[in-house]
Amino acid sequence: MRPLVETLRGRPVERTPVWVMRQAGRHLPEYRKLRADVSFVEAVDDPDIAAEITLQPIRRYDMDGAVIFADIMTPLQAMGVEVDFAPGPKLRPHTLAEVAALGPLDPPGIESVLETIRRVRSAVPDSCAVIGFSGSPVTLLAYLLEGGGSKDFMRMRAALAADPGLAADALGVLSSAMHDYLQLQIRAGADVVQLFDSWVGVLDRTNIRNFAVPAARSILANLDAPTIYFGPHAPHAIDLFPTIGATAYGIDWRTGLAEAGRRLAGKPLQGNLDPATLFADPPTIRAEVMRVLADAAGLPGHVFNLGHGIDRHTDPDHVQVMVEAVRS
Ligand code: 1CP
Repeated sequence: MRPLVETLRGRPVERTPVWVMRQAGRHLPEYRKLRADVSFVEAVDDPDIAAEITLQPIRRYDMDGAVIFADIMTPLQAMGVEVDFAPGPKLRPHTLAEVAALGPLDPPGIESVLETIRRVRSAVPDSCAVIGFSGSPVTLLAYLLEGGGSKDFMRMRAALAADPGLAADALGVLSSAMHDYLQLQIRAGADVVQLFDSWVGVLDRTNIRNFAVPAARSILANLDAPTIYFGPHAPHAIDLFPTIGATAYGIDWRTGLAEAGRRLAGKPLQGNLDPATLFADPPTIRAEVMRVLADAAGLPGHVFNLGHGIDRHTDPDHVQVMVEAVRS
């Protein structure tokens, strides 16, 4: 019995399952030590190292989910895109036409991720769910056109406006590759997959309806495992998300879970403690955990998580306080 999977399926569980977005990574001293002599790409490409990093937060916190150590940009390398990390993704800015002409996912290019999943599945306790993931087409397109991070992803927004037909083609290429990628992760042992639509919120409601929702829907259709759609910073479009057809929805810290629940009628939700709360003292952390749990009380299912990735400067002892508060 995996509480995370049971909750997503809307079945009753004894206690709320908990994991943290970005739990495998820079907030952990054991991660920083391991990464001292290997690059991010080398770590992802080596299933021994990637599995070890994935397992670090499971050993430390006994999380209910183990999110595989890789990046949303990792599978693009198997489509012929060169990506470096410094530490965020750095690549040559692509044109919309170049993205629309990208080849399908070349399976050998993602074999190391699949092998990491197999190793993690056999190493974690039976109750722990293995969480695979991909980036959403809109979010991947944002990085591809910009060549890296940005606060507003102006090029992606400009491209959708300038050539909606070609933009739809480019998103279609990414959707079909990410659908295949998620299905391969599920076959390798992922119990759950999450779609990170981290930058959907930079789009207006019409573009979310016309581009982001159909792209996400086509990725998640016909996958053989429960799915979580995480589209943060998009309170102007939460009510459009049910048509994506995910099993559950991740909610960022800005929208209360009860409120989100009303707008996503009948779906289990994941979230949504503000990552900044983990910088407070333990009594405050416990009180805020209780507030999130109370807010989630009427939902058909609740997976406890942060409302966004954990900040790298977070004290691991404070994460422990949070996990214990969820379980107490
Ligand atoms: O727990 C884990 O760390 C799981 C593995 C994981 C995941 C799920 C990593 C490792 N990255 C991601 C997802 C990811 N990557 C997202 C979606 C989540 C979110 O919204 O935060 C995004 C937007 C990225 C892109 C990315 N990769 C960034 C943000 C850049 C920006 O400015 O927009 C960064 C910094 C990376 C590199 C990266 N990925 C992962 C780690 C641990 C790191 C840091 C690299 C290092 O440690 O040197």
